Amino acid sequence: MEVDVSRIIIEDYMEELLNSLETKVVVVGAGPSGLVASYYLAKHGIDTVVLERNLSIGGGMWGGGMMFNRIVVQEEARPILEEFSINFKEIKGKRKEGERYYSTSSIEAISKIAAKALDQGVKIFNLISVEDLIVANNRVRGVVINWTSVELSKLHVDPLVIKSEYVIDATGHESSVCRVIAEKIGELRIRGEGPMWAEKGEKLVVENTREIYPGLIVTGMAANAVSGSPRMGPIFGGMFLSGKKAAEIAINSLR
Ligand code: 48F
Repeated sequence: MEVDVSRIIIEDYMEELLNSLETKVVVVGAGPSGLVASYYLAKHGIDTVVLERNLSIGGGMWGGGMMFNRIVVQEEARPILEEFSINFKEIKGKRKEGERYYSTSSIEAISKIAAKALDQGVKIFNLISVEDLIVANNRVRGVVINWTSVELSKLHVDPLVIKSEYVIDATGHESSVCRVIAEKIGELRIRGEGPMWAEKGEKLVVENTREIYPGLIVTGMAANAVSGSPRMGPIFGGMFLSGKKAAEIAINSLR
């Protein structure tokens, strides 16, 4: 029995990994922006692989604000809460007439987004880090991957690759995929995120979501970190809308 269990795990995992070696889109980072992007891509029939460095998916969302496991979403992103069937409380803003916020559980939000992404056929691999990019003829053509344990232990083990038509950098504050272009190609400057200014940061995170280098789209906090825009704390509407926009950029180009 023990050997059967081991064989099933190895064969099943290897089959999924082999089927993912060439895909349409690789999303790096399974935080809110990356998972939302992957959902909309797969919903449009685009083969999508998500690679997450950590053991758990969800990025910076689980902890809500300072470990109060709640997040806040503003009016513009209400349709995304509805798309993922996330329950929420409507709360009137105290500063502007007619302003509304939505409060929800960070655990419910990330669980439902991940579940719907998986239902659409997104392949999620945890414990894999993207350490480099394939770049040929001035275009990103895939990612260079290794086990996170290799990265952490600094063992000298050569990586493998996944080829794709688009890579989405959803790595949050680190913007670690864009850093490869900045440091190895030199055609990008990482300005680093600014201090907190929630209103501005939320607006800019959607504006900053773009194809930043041919074949590379940046989304979520990575988009603000690259552009020197403010951080925003535990308000997540911008992350959701940015993920949706990143998917739309790839969908429009791949169609
Ligand atoms: O940080 P993260 O949640 O990014 P996000 O989707 O959302 C940002 C918010 O959580 C919060 C905020 C809201 O106001 O500011 O910070 O932009 O998720 C990023 C994920 O990417 C993974 C990392 O472990 C995390 O789960 N990641 C980072 N670098 C790599 C990576 C890498 N090189 N390879 C694979 N995964």
